[in-house]
Amino acid sequence: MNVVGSVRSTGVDARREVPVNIEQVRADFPILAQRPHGKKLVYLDSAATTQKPRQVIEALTEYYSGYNANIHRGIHFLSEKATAAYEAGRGKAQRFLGADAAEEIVFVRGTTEGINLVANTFARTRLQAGDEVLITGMEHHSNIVPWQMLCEQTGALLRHVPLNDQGEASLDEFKRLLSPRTRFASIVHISNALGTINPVHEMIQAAKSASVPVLVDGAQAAAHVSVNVKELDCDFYCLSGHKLYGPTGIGVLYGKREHLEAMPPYQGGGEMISSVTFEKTTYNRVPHKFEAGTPNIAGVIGLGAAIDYVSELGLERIAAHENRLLAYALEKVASVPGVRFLGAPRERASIVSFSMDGVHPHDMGTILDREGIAIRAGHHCAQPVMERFGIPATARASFGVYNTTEEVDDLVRGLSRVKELLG
Ligand code: 7TS
Repeated sequence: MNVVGSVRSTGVDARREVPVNIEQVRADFPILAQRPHGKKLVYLDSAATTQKPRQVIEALTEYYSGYNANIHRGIHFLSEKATAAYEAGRGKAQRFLGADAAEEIVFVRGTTEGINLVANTFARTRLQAGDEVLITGMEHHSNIVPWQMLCEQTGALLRHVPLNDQGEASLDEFKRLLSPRTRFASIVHISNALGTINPVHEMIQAAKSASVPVLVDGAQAAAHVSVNVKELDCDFYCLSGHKLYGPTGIGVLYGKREHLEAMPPYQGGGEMISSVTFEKTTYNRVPHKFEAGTPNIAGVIGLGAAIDYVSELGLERIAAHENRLLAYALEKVASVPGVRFLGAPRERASIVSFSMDGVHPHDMGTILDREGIAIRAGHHCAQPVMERFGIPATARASFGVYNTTEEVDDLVRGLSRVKELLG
């Protein structure tokens, strides 16, 4: 089994990287000192949400205690300071994603809202009965359901690229399914259920040559691989702050400027207008046209601090660290009798999904929890993936920059205990 997929896909040779200073990194995350059930916390659920470094927590506290105010409207000192910090967050997101302009960054609640926004504005205006939307067989529900809803309303068809036994959606299958009726493609960068890294660059190129616009769901990618939306040439890219060491309730939708300008607004309200009369409303410039109402100001400031944190560590170094953990985990977890992995993608990020013969994943999760080990058990909001592999659920361990090989050993010891008790 190839276990070091994302080293290749990030173009980084782990051996040439100076390793992250793990002690220092761990000291940045106050929550890691928790002792659930009297045991040291082993947090292996970063794909659900990452823990937050004190730099992010302090940025939130500083905002609320030092310059809390609404933005873009007040002329007073606090409001000006809050507005500057909010817009600075937009600049950070722009540079993080390699976008041309800050106007191409729309703040949303998270990946889910970003996808819904694009489905209900950009895609809705392009779809007619018989048209097709193309996704892959490994999407999170948030990149399935909005398209299904839209297809129901427009008479369009939702098609998906089937997965092979490794848990990959092949480029050839993707090309085969791009038809003259395909009007939009929405593909996940890294699967949350399998860890598969999709060849998004090649998929986007294939879609471009068929004049099909593409959205990339980067929820799992943003904290693990460096993303450059210009190099990718995607039309839209979505991420969630809380999976990038930032706060919940904030995310980014990148959109090409010409699209954002042409798109109708998503929600109506304050801030998104230029002028309002009872007869007619004219809309604000992008990106404000898409940010109706008081936004998540603290969230943007916290996300900015998270981006600074990740950028200072360096995504390449983070990826190299996680790839070492992944390789170690795949080897060690495989040694537990009765464990089976879900998929074996050649390009893989730091997610390991597995089952154990005769043991329900929830029971596995409960026993591990008593040992202080936090994993995820369930369908991971990717039920079609479970269906593809003929199982209802898996256990999932996912890694962040703060995890260690000792924690993988803890997991393996915990799994051996599960096997003893239930297997
Ligand atoms: N897309 C992918 C690939 C995801 O993994 C998730 C969340 C989402 C979209 C939705 O992100 P949200 O921030 O808008 O909720 N994935 C998970 C998970 O794997 N466990 O909990 C949430």
